[in-house]
Amino acid sequence: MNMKYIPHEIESKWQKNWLKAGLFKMDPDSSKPKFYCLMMFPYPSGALHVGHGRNYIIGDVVARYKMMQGFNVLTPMGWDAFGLPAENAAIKNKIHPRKSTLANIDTMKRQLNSWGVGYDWDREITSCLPDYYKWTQWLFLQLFNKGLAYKKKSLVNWCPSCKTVLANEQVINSCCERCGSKITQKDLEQWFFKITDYADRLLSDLEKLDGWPGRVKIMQYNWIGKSIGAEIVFPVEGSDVKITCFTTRLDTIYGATYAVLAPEHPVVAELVRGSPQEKEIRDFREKVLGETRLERMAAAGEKKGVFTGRYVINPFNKEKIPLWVADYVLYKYGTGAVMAVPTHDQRDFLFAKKYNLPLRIVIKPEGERLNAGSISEAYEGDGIQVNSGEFDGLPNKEAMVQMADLLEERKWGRRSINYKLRDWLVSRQRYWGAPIPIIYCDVCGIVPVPEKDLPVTLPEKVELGLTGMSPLASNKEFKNTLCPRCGGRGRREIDTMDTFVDSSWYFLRYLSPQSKDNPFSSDLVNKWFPVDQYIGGVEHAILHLLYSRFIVKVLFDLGNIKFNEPFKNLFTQGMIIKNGAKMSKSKGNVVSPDRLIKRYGADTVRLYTLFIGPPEKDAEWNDRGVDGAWRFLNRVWRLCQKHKETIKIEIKNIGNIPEDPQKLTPAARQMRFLTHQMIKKVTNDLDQGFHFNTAIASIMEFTNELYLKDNALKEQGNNSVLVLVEALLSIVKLLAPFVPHLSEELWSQIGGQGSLFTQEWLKYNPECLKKETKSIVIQIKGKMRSRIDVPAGISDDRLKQVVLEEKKIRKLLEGKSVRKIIIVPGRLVNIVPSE
Ligand code: ANZ
Ligand code: ZN
Repeated sequence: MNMKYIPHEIESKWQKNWLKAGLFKMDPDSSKPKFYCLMMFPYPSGALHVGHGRNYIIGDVVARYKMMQGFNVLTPMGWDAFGLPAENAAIKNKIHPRKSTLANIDTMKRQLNSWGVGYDWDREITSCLPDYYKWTQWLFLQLFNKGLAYKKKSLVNWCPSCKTVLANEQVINSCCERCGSKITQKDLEQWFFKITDYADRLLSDLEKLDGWPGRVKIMQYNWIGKSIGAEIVFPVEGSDVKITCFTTRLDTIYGATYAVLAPEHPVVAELVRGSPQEKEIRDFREKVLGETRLERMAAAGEKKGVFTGRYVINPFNKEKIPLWVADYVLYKYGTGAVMAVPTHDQRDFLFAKKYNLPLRIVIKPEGERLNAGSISEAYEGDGIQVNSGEFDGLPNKEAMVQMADLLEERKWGRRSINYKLRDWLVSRQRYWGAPIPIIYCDVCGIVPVPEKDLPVTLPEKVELGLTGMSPLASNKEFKNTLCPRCGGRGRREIDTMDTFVDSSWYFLRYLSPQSKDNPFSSDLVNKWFPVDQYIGGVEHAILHLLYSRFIVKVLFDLGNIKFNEPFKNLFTQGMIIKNGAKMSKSKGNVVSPDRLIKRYGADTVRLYTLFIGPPEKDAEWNDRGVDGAWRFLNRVWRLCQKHKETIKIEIKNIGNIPEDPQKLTPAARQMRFLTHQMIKKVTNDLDQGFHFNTAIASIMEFTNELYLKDNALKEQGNNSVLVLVEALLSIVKLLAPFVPHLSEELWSQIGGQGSLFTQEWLKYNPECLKKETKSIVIQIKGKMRSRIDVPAGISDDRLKQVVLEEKKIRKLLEGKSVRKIIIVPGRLVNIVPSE
C-alpha cells in the first residue's frame, strides 16, 4: 500500500524509539574506536531559532555519520546556565533566575528533540546546579593553591549599566559585549587567573592544531600578541628616577626625540610635584582615565599630551630629550612608557607634528632619499642606519642585534618580550554565578574553603538589584561564617565567578557527569580526549577557546590529565541571516523552528538548513527554500513507496549484482555507475570537510535521474531490478545523517533489520566507476551522421550535451532548433530537429 509522507507521524515515533533503544548512548565497554563529537553547550536564553539549529544539526549529522562508520560515538549536551541575562530578567520580571533558567532549559530541550538531534542525555550537565559548580569551585582552588589565582587592586573595565566588571575579552570596541554600554575604568580589588604565565605555550601549541580553522588561530595569535623587543632605561635629569621604555624598534634609538609616560604611570606625580605643570597634568590624567583603550590607541585619532617639564637622557647618544605624558601611551602595556621616534612611528609622528617636536631620520630605505623636513608620514619599513653613530651604514635588522648586545653589555637595559594578553579577570559582582570559595579572616587573611566543605552553595534568598555591590552581600547568613583555619569570625567572598570559568572545563565532566568524588575521571578523559570534533560559533574564537586551552594546560601541569590540548578538530559554522541581519529579538527577524517543523516536519527543516550553503559561511534564510527541500523529500518518499515491495523482496539479493559491468544492460550499467559515483561523492564530502550542501546536491541530482529511469530498469527485469534496488537503498542510506526520521522510516518499511544507524555506511565499488568508453552512433532524423566515444556511465543529460556539441552535428544543425532527442542507451542518439 502506498502511503503519504506525513512527517509528524513518523518523526515523533522515531524520536521515541531512538531514545528507548539508547541509540545515542556511548557504550563504555565497546571495542570500537572512539569518536567524541562535542557541540558548544548553549546558554539557556529562552527559545532557539533556526540559526542556533544549524550548530546542533551539523553536530547531529557528524555524530550519526560516525556511528554508521563504526565509531563508538560520544555526543553529550548540557547547559551553560549561569550568567547575566537570567539575573537581569529576574530584576525586571521578579522571577528567580534558577526558575527561569530551568524553564528555558526545558523549552530548548524540547526544541532540540523536535529537530531530531540526538544526545546521550544521561550525561546532561547544568552549570548552575551545585553538583556541577562544586567542581568549578574545586577548579578555582586548584589554581589558587598553585598561585595561579590571585587578588589584586587594579583598574578594571566597568560596565555602568550591567554594574559589573568585564574581562578585556568582553569589551568590544570600548563597549560592553552584552548590553553595548560604553565602558569606564574603575579601581577595584578583583580576582585574576594568571593566564599570562601560559602565553608562550598557548602560542606554540596553537601552531600544532592542524584541525582548527586558520582564521581562529590567527585571532588567538593576535590576541596573545607576542612582541619581541627591548627595555631601555632612561635616567631622568636631576632626579634618581629612571624610566624604562619598551620598544620593538631598538634600531630607531638614535631617532628618539622625546619620551612619553602614560598619564596614570605612578612616577608622574613624583616628577611634577610642586612644579608649574602639576595641576595641568593632574587634570589631564583625570580626563584620559575616562577614555577607553581603543580611543587612546586609535592610529588616526588626535593625540593629546602635556610636557612634564622634565628631561631624560638617551643612554646611546647621551642626548637630553623632553619627557611628556600623552593619552596614546597605555599604562597597562609594556612598561607604560615609550621612547618616541616620530620619523618611524606614525603615532609619534602625528604627536610630534601637533606639538612641534623635532624629527630625525635614522633608517633610510635603500636607494631612496628621505628628508625629515618633508616627510608626510613616518617610514615604518626596513633600511640602512643613518644618524646612528657607530651603527651608520648597517642594515637596520643587523643594527638591532648589535644594539641589543651593547644595551645588555653596558647595562642600559635588556632584551624583553611583551604580550598583549592580560591576566583573566574572573570575579563578578553579580548573583547568578558560582560563588568564589574564599573566606576572609582578620587573623589569617585570605583562606581558601577546604575541599571537603564544597560546594559553597549559592543562597536562594538575596536582594537582586543593580547597586554595583555583589547581591550576595545582602544575605548575612551567607556572608558571615567561620574561618576554616582559626575558627574565628570570617566573611565569605561575595563575588561570583565569570561564567567562562564554568565553560572552561565542562567537556571533561561529560565522561563522568554524576561523579560525586571528583570533577572528572582521569582514566576516562585520558581515553576520550582530545575531542575529535568540536562544533560551535566563531564568536567563541578567542574567549572560550583560549580559556579552555589554558585550563587544560593547568590540569595537565597538576597531573590530573595526560593531554594538554582539549580540541583536536574545530569547526566554526556561519550565521544564519534573515533580511540581511543576524537574527535577534530586538530586530524582530527571528525565525522559529517550531512553526516550520509543524508545517513541514523536522527533516525538511534539517535538509534546508544543511543545503542552504557551505556551513562555514553565513547564509540568508528563505522560507521558499524550505519548500524546495519538502518537495525533494516527497519525491524520495514516492519513489520508495512505488518500489517498496520490490525492494523488500530483492534487498537480500543485491550482493548478486555481477561485478563485470558487461553483464548488465547499458541502462543498468549507467545507473550503477551513477550510484557508486554518488556514494563516493557524499562520502568524500563528509570526510574531507563539512560539505553537506554539495553532498545533498549530488543525492538530489541522482534522485532526479532515477526518477526518469526506474520504470525502464524495472521492466528489464533480472539484474536491472537489483540495480534499481541498490540505487534506492543508496539514497535512503546516504540521506540518513541528514534526514534521519525519513530514512529510518523507509528503512523499516522496506524490511531493514534494526536501526539504520547501526548499519554500516556504504562503500563505493571502484569497479563500477571504471571509465570505459562506449562508441555512440549519432543520427539526425534516423540517418547516421557521426560517431563519438563517451564514458560508459554518462548520464542522459550529459550525453545530449556532448552530442549537440560534436563538430559535425553542430554544423548540420546550424539554424535549426532541436525538437526531440531519442537515446538508445549505450548505442545511439537520434536527433529530431523541428522542421
Ligand atoms: C619606539 C618605536 C619606534 C616604536 C618605531 C615603534 C616604531 P607592539 O608591536 O604592539 O608591541 N609602545 C610600547 N609600549 C606602549 C604603550 N604602553 N602604549 C602605547 N605604545 C606603546 O608595539 C610596540 C611599540 O609600541 C613600541 O615600540 C612602542 O613604540 C610602542 F619606529 O618604540 B616603539
Ligand atoms: Zn582565621
